Amino acid sequence: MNILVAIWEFFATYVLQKAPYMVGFLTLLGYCLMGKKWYDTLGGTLKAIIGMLILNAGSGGLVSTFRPILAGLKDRFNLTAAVIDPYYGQNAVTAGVQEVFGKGFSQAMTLLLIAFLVNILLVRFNKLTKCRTLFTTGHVQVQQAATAYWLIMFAMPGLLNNDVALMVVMSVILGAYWAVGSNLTVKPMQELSEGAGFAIAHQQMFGIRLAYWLADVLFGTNGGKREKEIKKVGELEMPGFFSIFNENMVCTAILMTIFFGIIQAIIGKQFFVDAGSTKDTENFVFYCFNTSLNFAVYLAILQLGVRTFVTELTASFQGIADKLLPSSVPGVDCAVCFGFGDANAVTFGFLAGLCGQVLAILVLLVTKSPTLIICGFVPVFFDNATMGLVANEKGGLKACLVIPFVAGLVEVFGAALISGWVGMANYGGYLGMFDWDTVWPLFTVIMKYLSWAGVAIVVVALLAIPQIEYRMDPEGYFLMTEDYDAYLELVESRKATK
Ligand code: ASC
Repeated sequence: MNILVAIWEFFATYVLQKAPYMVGFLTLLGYCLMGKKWYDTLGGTLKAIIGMLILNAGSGGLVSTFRPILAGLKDRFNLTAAVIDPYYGQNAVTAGVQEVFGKGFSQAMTLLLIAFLVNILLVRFNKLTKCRTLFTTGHVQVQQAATAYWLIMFAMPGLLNNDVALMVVMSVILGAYWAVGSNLTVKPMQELSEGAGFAIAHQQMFGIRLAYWLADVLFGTNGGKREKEIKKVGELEMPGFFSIFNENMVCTAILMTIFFGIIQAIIGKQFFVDAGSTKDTENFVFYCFNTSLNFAVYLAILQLGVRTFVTELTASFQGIADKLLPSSVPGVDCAVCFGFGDANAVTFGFLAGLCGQVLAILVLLVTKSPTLIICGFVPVFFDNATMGLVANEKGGLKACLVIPFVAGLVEVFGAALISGWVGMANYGGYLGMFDWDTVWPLFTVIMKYLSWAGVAIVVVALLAIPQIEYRMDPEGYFLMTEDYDAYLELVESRKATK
């Protein structure tokens, strides 16, 4: 028995919570189920792990370089504000949960396991449930579990005295959110990647589907109902000087130097000297330029990571889909989609989202909102770049700018409302990613006012989503993940008979 507990603990700590090893584990399992030769299995597994580690080096580099700059605005102007960022959000839960609810969060692991099992079961029985995606991004699951813990205890204080019921409610809602949310991204991702065979398992899954839908309805062909030529970011013909913007690295470097250059200049040299990032003797303009160029460096690393692991994971996942979880695809980090579509859409989506967030923050300041928000790098970049990329694919440049801009506004206002209401803002941070500024606040309101009936409504509403999607296209729904070429043929044949 002890040995089983030890194995489980090892698995939970080093595999389930660490995306590279989770991806490695799934690749290993997939290739074993396919009966691949042992050395191919070993090679593929290593490549998948290393690819994910490279991706993490890229996204970690972005986060560690640019997060302090945005957060620096708060210190520079002595603002008492909540930073919207998954790591600040997690710290806020750790710092406040005992004080507010008189309860620590020691069962996080158990919760993660049960919620993951709910996700697996929903996919295993997908003839019934229509769920096709398995969450593999453990660090995100940990952050979400912490925030969900706070929101659910706030909404249902009756659960404070009943650990088992609390655990059941949380794991069912979280597990259903993981399965249903990532399932919503299957179609946008299959289209973006031309059938690479993955979905997104991150923090803006409803946002991705909304961006995809709005881009099509407002800026695209509205499902083929409207004749319209869509100019995507990658197809723009830039004249003269502007042609250098066609090159993603150059475009990112120039735009980031302007944006982060301005922000760093506003914060001022002393702040960075005090933080130990630069020296008094170093030229500040050079420092800002160099820091900004690193944005392009980390993005390039991240894309290399995607190229390294995606084919291994999706090829091996076929083994899992054939033997264990029919018609399923893996749900991966949102950064994975940055390896597909128009690379510049990532940069444009981010900058449009940043403009939206900054405008929303100014509105909070001017209206003297009781809760102030400071943009965190993770939501403003990873949410809006992802939504921009998806929107560009369906609706072109306009969609790539307008949708993330509006999303930026929603992220700040949504976070201000929910974090102020539930009291997390008092502890300095909130998760702040798109779904957690929209869908989760809605869940919280429903549960707060309707209690158990609210829990039932949330779960039933979540589970109804894949059913609705399935009913809109029963023929193509599973074909999309099983055989993308056949799915495309089906779509073409429908167009021909119209
Ligand atoms: C998050 C989070 C990160 C990033 C990363 C993006 O939500 O916690 O570290 O996004 O997953 O690649």
